[in-house]
Amino acid sequence: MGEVFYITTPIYYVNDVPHIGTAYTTLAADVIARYQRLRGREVFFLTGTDEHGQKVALAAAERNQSPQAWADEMVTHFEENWRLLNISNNDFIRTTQNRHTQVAQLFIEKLKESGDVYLGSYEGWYCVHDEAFLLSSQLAEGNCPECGRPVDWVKEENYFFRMSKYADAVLKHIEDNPEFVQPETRRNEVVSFIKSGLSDQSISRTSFSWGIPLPFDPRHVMYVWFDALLNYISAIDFGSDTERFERTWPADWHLVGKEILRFHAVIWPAMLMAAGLPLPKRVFAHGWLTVEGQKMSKSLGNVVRPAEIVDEYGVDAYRYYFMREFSFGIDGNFSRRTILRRYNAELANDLGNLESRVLTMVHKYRGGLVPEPGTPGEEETVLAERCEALTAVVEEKLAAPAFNDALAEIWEFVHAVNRYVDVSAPWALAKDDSLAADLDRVLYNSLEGLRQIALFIAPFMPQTAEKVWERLGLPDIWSARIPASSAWGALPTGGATTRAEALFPRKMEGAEDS
Ligand code: ME8
Repeated sequence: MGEVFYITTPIYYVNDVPHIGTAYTTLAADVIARYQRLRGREVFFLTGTDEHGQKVALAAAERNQSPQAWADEMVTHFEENWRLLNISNNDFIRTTQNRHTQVAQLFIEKLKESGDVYLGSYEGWYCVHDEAFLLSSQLAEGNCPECGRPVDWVKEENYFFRMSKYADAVLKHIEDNPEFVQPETRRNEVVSFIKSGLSDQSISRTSFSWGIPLPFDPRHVMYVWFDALLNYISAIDFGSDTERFERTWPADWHLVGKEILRFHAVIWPAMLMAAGLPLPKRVFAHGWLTVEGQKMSKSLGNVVRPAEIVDEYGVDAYRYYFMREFSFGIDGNFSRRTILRRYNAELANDLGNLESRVLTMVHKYRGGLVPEPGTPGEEETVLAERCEALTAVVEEKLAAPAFNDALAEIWEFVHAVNRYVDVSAPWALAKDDSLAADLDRVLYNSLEGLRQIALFIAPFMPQTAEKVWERLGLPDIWSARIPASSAWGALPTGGATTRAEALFPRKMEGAEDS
C-alpha cells in the first residue's frame, strides 16, 4: 500500500482567484513533489478546486451566473496561475467533475449502510465564509471565531455523521503518531479540541441546492466540507480502480493552512475510519501570510496576486522568495522591500555572479570546454565534503519541512563555491602556462560546484536550474537523481558550456517605498 508518494494541497474555493496565500501552499507542495521525483520516487501531486457550497453559489448569484458557469470561468484562473508559477501537479480535481461526485455519493452511501449516517435536525449557527457549523459557545462576540464575520442561524433537517463514535480513536491516533498532525503547537490545539468533546457532524443541507445530492435522499445536498475532503480519494479512483487506489493511498502529506487543520485532523480521519480506510501519514498546517503587516482582504484592497510579483521579478525569484523568507509552520509577512533585497543580494549577486564569472572564465581560458578535474587538493576535498553533507541536510530540512532553512544551507554552499573561486584565483593561474593543470582543476571544480547548486535549487527554482544545467552542456535535469547524480565529480569532461544572459539582472534599489 502507498508505494506512490502522494502529496496534496487544499482544493481552493472558486469564489476568488488565486493570491499569494493560495499560491503559497501550492508552491510548497510543488517543491516537495519535485524534490521527491529527483529522489527517484513516483509522485502523485494533486491540487484542484472546491466548487460547491453556499459561498460559491452566492458569489455566482451576485454576478447573475449559474454556479457551474462561474466555476468554469474561475477555474481557468487557477490553471493559469499554477502554469505561471511552474507548478508540476499531476492532476487537477474539480469537485463538480463526474469522477468526484460519483465517489462522494458512493462514500456517503457506504456510511449510511453501516449506520454512521443518520437523519436528524440541526439548529445552530453557520458561517458561510468558512462553510462551518458553529456552536454558540464557539462564537466570538456573536461572530465567527475564524473570520470574524456575522453568522446565520440555521434550522434544518440534516443528515449527521456519527463522528462522536470515532472521537477516542482519532485522539488515540493523534497521540500515538506524533508525525500525523504537525507542527506540534497545532497538534496540541487539535487534541484539546477533541478532548472538549466531539458532537456528531451535520453533513447535508436542504436550504440551497448547489451541491452533490445525497443518493438516498436527493432533497439534501452534501455539506461542502464532507464533499471537499473526499477529493483526496476521488482523484485516485477510490471505488473504481482498487489497484491504483491502493498503490497511492494513504497520502504522504496533506498540506493545509492552519485555519482548516481541524477539518483535516478531526473530521477527515473520522470519515476514513468509518469507511475502514487507512489515515494519511501526515497533515501539516502552515502559517498565514499577511501583506505589509495587514491581513489580506478584498475590502482593504491589499490582496496580492502572483502575476504582479512574477511580472516584476520572474517566476523563480517569486518561488525563491516565498520559500526563503518564511518559516513554514508560523505566520509570515510579505513585503516588497524584502523581496527586492533578497533578489539583489542572494539571486543577482551570490548566485547570478557566480554563474556568470565561472562560465566567463571557462570561455576565456578553455574555449568553453569542461577541463580535466586533475587531482583534488585540500580546497577541492573540503568543497566536495561540504557538498555531500549538504545532501543529507537538505533531505532533513525538507522532511521537516523547513524550506527556509534548506535554502539558507544551500546558500552557505553557494558562498563556499564563491570563496573557492576567490581563494583559487583562476585569473592568476591563467597568467602562468606552467600552472595549466591547476587552472583546469579549479575551473572544473567551480563548474562542478555550479552543477551541484543547480541540482539543489531545482525543486525551488526549476527554470534557473534547467538553464544552469543546459549551460553546463548537460542533457535533462529532471532525469537526474539525488544522490546518484549528485556525487562530486559527476560532471563529464570535454562538454561544451554556454555563456548567456544574466540569470537575475540586478534591480535598482530605493524604488520601493514600503
Ligand atoms: O478552505 N496565507 O479553500 P480556500 C497562507 N475549500 N495561506 C493561505 C492564505 C494566507 N493568507 N489564504 C489562503 C478552503 N491560504 C477549502 C479547502 S480542502 C479539502 C478544502 C491557503 O480557498 C491555505 O492553504 O479558502 C488555506 O488553507 C487555503 O488557502 C484556503 O483556501
